[in-house]
Amino acid sequence: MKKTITIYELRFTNLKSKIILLLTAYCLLLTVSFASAETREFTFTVTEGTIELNGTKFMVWKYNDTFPGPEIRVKEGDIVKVKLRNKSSAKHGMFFHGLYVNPRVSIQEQEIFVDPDYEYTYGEFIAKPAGTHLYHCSWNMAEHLSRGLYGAFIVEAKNEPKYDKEFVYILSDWNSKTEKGDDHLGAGHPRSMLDNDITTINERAVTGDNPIVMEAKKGERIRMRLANIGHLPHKIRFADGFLITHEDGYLITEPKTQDSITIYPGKRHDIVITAGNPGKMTFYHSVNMPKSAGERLAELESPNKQAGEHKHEHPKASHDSSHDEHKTVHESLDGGNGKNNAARELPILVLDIKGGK
Ligand SMILES: [Cu+2]
Repeated sequence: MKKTITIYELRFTNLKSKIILLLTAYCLLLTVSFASAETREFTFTVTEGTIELNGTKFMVWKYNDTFPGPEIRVKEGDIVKVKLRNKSSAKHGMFFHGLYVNPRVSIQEQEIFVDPDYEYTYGEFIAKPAGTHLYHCSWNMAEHLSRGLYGAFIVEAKNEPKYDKEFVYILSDWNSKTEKGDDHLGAGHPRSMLDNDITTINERAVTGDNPIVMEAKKGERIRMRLANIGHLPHKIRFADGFLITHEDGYLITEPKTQDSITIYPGKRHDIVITAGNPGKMTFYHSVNMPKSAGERLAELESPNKQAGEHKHEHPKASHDSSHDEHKTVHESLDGGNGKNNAARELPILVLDIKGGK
């Protein structure tokens, strides 16, 4: 009579079968754990080019012939591998701003720079944390950021909330005088950066009459990922208010609604709006410079605060600084932080809401 061997017997009576079964189970487990982690490979080729912003031609470097560089978008946990090919006449590097990179290579490797006509593949790393991040050139950074070598690096969370629409905006600032040779300092010099006179949002210069139009339907929830790769603090104001959900990729535990936000250099903020009644709603932009040391000193020395100490010294100067301080404080109450702001608020984005969802 033919003997029937049960699974039970296979597993527990035959050592060879037991080992095979264990190995199979282990392989299955491995497959399940890595099934969702994809390896994502990106190649960026740097070339030289020009772009025109507000009538000024800027010499720039571009990743894959686009400005800003192409968006990297991966899922949390993916394995990311980036190759940098340098087809320009200057040296360049690659930095992943906001991401954890492999601690074995980490900063040292991000300090590997690629000479003209060479290429280098950076050590792979796991995409985390989730959030809105950036990548940019790491060689002679102030100048190379001022010449367009940056892009968005989005890591989508495993449990990413769903929105009807999403927009990614990178703000930056440029100095037209430097580019025209009207100052001797050169792009990326600290003094010329403070004097930057052109704001860009993605590839577009903000002129006040060319806001980016975001089309939406009433009731839609819209996520905007805002990043500042420039050198100046950029302020965005939207009278209807927005919910700030993330800062530098991290979830804000108690999100609150605000009608303006200042995004400092290198920072990222995710905001969410819900499209209300049909119509066009404008977002305004201004550069929100902090008070200068001189302005702060004038406040400290104002006769209202320290009259006793200063009444014998330069009464006329005290009077003048008192006047200036009053002006600054008055403007601050209007929503700015100094005299640079109020006059420079320009439309930057328009939300164009049509009928029902
Ligand atoms: Cu570079």
